Amino acid sequence: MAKTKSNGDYTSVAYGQEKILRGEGGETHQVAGGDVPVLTTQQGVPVADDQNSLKVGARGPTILEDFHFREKIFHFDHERIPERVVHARGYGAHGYFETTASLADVTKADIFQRVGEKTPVFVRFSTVAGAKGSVDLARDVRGFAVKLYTKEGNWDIVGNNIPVFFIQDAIKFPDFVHSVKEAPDRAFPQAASAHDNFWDFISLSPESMHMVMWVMSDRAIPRSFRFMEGFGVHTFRFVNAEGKSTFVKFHWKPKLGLQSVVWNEAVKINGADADFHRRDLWDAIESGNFPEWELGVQLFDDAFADKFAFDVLDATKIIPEEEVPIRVVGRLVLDRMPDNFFAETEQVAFCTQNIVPGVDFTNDPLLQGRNFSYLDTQLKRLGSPNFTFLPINAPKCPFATFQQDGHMTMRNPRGRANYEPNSWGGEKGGPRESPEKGFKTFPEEVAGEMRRLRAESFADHYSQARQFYISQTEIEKQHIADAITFELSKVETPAIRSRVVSHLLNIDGELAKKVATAIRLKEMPKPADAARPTRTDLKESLALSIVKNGPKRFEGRKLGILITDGVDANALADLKKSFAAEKALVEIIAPEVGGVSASDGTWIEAKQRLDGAPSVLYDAVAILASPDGGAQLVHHPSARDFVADAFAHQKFIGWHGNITPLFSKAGIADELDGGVVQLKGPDDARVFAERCAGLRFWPRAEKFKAGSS
Ligand code: HDE
Repeated sequence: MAKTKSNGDYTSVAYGQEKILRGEGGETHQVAGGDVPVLTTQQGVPVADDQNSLKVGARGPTILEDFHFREKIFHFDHERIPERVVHARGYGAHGYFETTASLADVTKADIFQRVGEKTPVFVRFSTVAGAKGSVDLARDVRGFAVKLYTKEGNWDIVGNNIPVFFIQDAIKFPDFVHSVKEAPDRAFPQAASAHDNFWDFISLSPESMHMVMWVMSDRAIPRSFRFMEGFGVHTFRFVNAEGKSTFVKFHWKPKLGLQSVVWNEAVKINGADADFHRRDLWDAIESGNFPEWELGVQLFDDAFADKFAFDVLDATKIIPEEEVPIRVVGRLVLDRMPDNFFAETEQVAFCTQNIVPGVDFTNDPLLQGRNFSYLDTQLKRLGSPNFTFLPINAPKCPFATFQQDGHMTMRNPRGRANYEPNSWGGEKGGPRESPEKGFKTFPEEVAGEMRRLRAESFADHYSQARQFYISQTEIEKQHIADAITFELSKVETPAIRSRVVSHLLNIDGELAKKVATAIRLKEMPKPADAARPTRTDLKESLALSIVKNGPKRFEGRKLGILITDGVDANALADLKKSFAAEKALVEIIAPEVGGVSASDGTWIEAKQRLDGAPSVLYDAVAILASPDGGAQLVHHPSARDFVADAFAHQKFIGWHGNITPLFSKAGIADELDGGVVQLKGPDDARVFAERCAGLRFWPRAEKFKAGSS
């Protein structure tokens, strides 16, 4: 604050505003950056002084009459709204959906009729368990909620990055969520499932076992929202113009392939950059690298549903892509960040019941329960049934209802009629229903006794859990065992640990043994009682492994280049060129953020200071040191960690210059392998960039004991 003298009193003025001048007509102020609107109250009254409250004298009591002060504080006091009870931490972006194949044969949904047509969308990604301010890389499911503003109304596909769920009936949702969130007495742990309550509930709910396999896999620690799949989870219906119904499951497939981090990285990323996923999406979109997904549909009829080994209404089951192939029908592109996080990402209200003509629900008991929950929760969160008029929630097609009034009514409906039917003609009479265009529920026949039952066809809890496990590569299987070991190591009650292993025995004996050994279980328990024996005839499914569905190139990933004073300017230029050719991002890290002086005397600015940019923030790293650079870095603890971590996380490491002292200090000098590449010239840089498409040099994982990654 600078101080200026005014009327004998000292008045503080915010920095940079000393030059404020009153503009013509008092409407704009001129500051260093040009004309800006005059600051006003909410009532539009121009504000003369926003630095000082109204007082009696310079040091006197503050006066209640200060309406500007009261309004400002009042509004501030009410800035927070309840955070979402689940999926509180989220990040969203705008974009469009482009129809690439017509689905007119199976659905009359307007959005699928015309190839090439673009529909605006808003997508919100989220973690589930953590609070709004929790870290991005918790082990958790990620929400993948898509609002499609179609010409026939808003259609929300409120999905996750995992195609199954923990429970089969919505009535168990509050129990499940209570168990995973912080315990009510101690209010921790935050954003973590590694605790007694979660594993207690899970081990008493065998239906969750398939989902547990997914959540313990690397799917639950994605590298970025951009590299993860999305799933509608439930079986939905399409209905065509003739009224024929086809079952459908929705899949979002990332164009750049799948990618996850390893657990040891996740833990460190949360410390180095709690906003890792947010920043990634922001940076990608702001730099014009728009993330993209394909929309795939699995379509099947009643005959398939009848013969499929599991119930298509059971949200703890998938339909393997090998059994019902995916038909790609569109692409989703995210190309614009919201102008305001609160107004859009926080206030967006996804509702599973938002569907459009041509789409319909099924009797999945989870979906049926969700259809109540989402609308209900939005009222609690947003405070008024008029949340549908907020710009982010309002349809972009014309809409007309007779609903009226309520808190925060935002429009002035005209005319006399606010009911229907009415005998007022034309516009005066308001909108009318349309049997031709309107939404019609699929006339499914239903009959049965009213009872609280779970279908027999939902009873197999282990077969698909096993199928998921055996579909993984060896390295991914090891990660699952490591993850369960980690989580159970945080569970304090031995009986719960043992109960979890009793379920694993029904999934895979080798997995159960690995975990039991790793947690030093005194005695192997008996396999848990199972309503159905585990089927061992289900085949591996290629689509279930992340490693098997990785990228073809390093595109969209980030190389971190650590440089020192005297860095070889040509080596740096070669590296940058090769990674630009792969459409990858490059970030320069230096011991100090100002940058370094290169071998040719040029000054190279750094984006990051070494202390604040550990190698976990990058997909691959390179260290370009001058002839004495290794010596410069060797005494820098962060430089040693940078290399040691990159090596331990099986990353590709490129190097140039005198690096041996640093490699020795990091303890890897004698272990260099095919993933550590010397960059002697432009060809090496190109080969290194191409090799990085592998993302990790997996053979190195053998060197590290279970639990280290
Ligand atoms: Fe949700 N879920 N959920 N959920 N869910 C919410 O709605 C609920 C489920 C999902 O970015 C809440 O607006 C019940 C499955 C996402 O704003 C709430 C059940 C799937 C989001 C709610 C489920 C999801 C939510 C909390 C059991 C994947 C974030 C705030 C039947 C298919 C949407 C809100 C966003 C949010 C209820 C299970 C996905 C309370 C009762 C299965 C992506 O309404």
